[in-house]
Amino acid sequence: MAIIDILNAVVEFDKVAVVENVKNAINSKTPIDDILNKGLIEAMDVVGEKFSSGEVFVPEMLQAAKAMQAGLEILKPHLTGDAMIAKGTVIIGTVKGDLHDIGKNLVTMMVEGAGFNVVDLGVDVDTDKFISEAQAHDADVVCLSALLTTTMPIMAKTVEAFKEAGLKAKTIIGGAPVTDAYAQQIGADGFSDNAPGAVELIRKLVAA
Ligand code: B12
Repeated sequence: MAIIDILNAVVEFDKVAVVENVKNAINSKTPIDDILNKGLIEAMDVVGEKFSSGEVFVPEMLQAAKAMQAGLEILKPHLTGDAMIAKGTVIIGTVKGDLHDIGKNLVTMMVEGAGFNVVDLGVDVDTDKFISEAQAHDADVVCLSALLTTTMPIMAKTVEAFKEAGLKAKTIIGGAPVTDAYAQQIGADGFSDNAPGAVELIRKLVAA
C-alpha cells in the first residue's frame, strides 16, 4: 500500500478508501509517522491549496476533513502508549471564532498518549472559558490552536489574560498560520508546528 493512495483518498474524500488504505499500510508495517505526515497531513495541505486556487469549496474541504479524521481514528492506538511520563494537566482548545479541530485533536491524542490528563474544550473557545477551566482543573499547560489568521489575535488576548490572572499555567500555541516569532511576540511560553513537538514542549514546561 503506497502512501500516495492514502493521500489521494483523502483529497478525493473517499472515507471508505482512507480507512482501508490506512489499515493496509499499518498491516504492511509502513512507519506510522509516514502514514500520518506524508499521507493524512500532507493531503490536507493539498486540499488547502485546491481551496486557495478555487478548485474545491468549503463542502469538499469538510468532506476531506471527515475522511482524514476517519484515518486518524484508525491510527490513534498507534500514536499513543508512551505513558511513563510525569503527569500533569493540560487544557486544550481552538480559539474563539475558529472551528478547525483536526490539528487540535491530533495534539490531544498524542499528549494523552504521553500520560497527561487532557481537558479538551473543543472549538470556538473564548478567553474567559480558557481561564476558568485552567483554574478549575489547576492546569499546568494551556494549548491554544488557531488555523485562521483572523483568529490569531485571540491567542494574544488569551495569553495576556493568563499573565494578568497570575495563573501558574504556561501557554503554548500552534496551528498552520502560527509561527515561533508570533509566539515570542505575544509572550506565549512555547510553540510547535506539530503534535510530537507539542508533547516535547509540554514535558519540558511541566518539568521546569
Ligand atoms: C479542513 C479545513 C477546513 C474544515 C475544518 C474541519 C475541521 N473539523 O477541522 C472546514 C471546511 C470546516 C473549514 C472551514 C473554513 N476554512 Co479551512 N481549512 C481546512 C484545511 C484544508 C486543513 C486544516 C487541517 O485540518 N490541517 C491538518 C492539521 C493536522 O494541521 P494543523 O491544524 O495545522 O495542526 C498541526 C499543527 O499546526 C500543530 N498544531 C495545531 N494546533 C496546535 C496547538 C498547539 C498548542 C500546538 C503546540 C501545535 C498545534 O499540530 C498539528 C498536527 O501536526 C486548511 C488548509 C491547511 N493546509 O491548513 C484550510 C484553511 C485553514 N481554511 C481556511 C479558510 C479560509 C476557511 C473558512 C474561512 C472558509 C469559508 N469561506 O468559510 C472556514 C472558517 C470556518 C471557521 N470559522 O473556522 C484557510 C485559512 C486562510 C487564512 N489565512 O486564515 C485555509 C488555510 C485554506 C486556504 N488555503 O485558504 N476549513
